[in-house]
Amino acid sequence: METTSLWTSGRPDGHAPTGVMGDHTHHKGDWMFSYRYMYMRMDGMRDGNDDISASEIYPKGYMVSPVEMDMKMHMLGAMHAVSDKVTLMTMINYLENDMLLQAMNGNQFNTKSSGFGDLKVSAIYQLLNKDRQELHAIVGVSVPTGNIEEKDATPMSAPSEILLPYPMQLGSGTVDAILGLTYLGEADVFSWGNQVKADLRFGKNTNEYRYGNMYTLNNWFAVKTTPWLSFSARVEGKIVDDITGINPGLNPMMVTTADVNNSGGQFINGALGFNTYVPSGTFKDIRLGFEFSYPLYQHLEGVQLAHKESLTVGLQYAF
Ligand SMILES: [Cu+2]
Repeated sequence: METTSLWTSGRPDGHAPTGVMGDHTHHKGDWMFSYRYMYMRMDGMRDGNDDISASEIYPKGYMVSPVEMDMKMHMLGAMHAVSDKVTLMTMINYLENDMLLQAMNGNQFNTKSSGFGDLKVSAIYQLLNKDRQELHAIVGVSVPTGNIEEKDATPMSAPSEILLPYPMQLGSGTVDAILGLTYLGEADVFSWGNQVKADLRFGKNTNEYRYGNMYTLNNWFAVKTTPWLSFSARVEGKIVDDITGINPGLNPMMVTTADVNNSGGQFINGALGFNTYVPSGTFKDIRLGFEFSYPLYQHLEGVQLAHKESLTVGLQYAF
């Protein structure tokens, strides 16, 4: 029974929880367009594993402490299968960053940045599809289309604008490699997947630094409750290396985010979500996914804003 022994994407959990990228391939000639909206919140300062207050930041020699940060991402993606084995994928993000900061004298102010991020182009190569299991490799490149010269005015700089620190920039400024391996399995009611991925960066950007490599391990499990609905649980481990080099345009004593010693960390995030899928009719192959993620563990290098919840809503259409 060849057809039943293959892994299939034709079910709600045939795509991974919407926070996972590059989780599936398509059949030769198929296209898919997607829009994802992701909201991430960071709140309160943290030193390693411990929450600390802004008043503990200033004695470390910094003039300003972050208080809170909101990141909104609009992710536009396209996939096209050139063969049953090879699916090409491209993605561009539009980012909106908003950080609330507090100066030593207690005055609070916001800085903002927004615009397109880096362009990612990948090929997904299917290595195996049998016994309702699938394995594919991802090889991609991140093209530095995102601005790394974002500026805004602060009470200290007003009316002129100054260069914003590392976390407020929109791109990496370097050509980065993306490597990954995804394993998928399914049974009649359940499905599961694992994905290991590395974002590797080389050299330095035009501002004399590069962001750290990022390594992620995703593990998820889904229950198909009806032909159009599934629920998922996911655990993500993430290692973010620290920044190499120093942007000479930033004063590291001005604010903690301008100091490369406060970069990098290790995270374990837990996520719950659902996927819907239209199996037939006029709206066949439209998918809507939702996922809520929360850090279960976070160790931040130096002093950084603590990660809080993130929400992802994704809409996909294949034809
Ligand atoms: Cu797709």
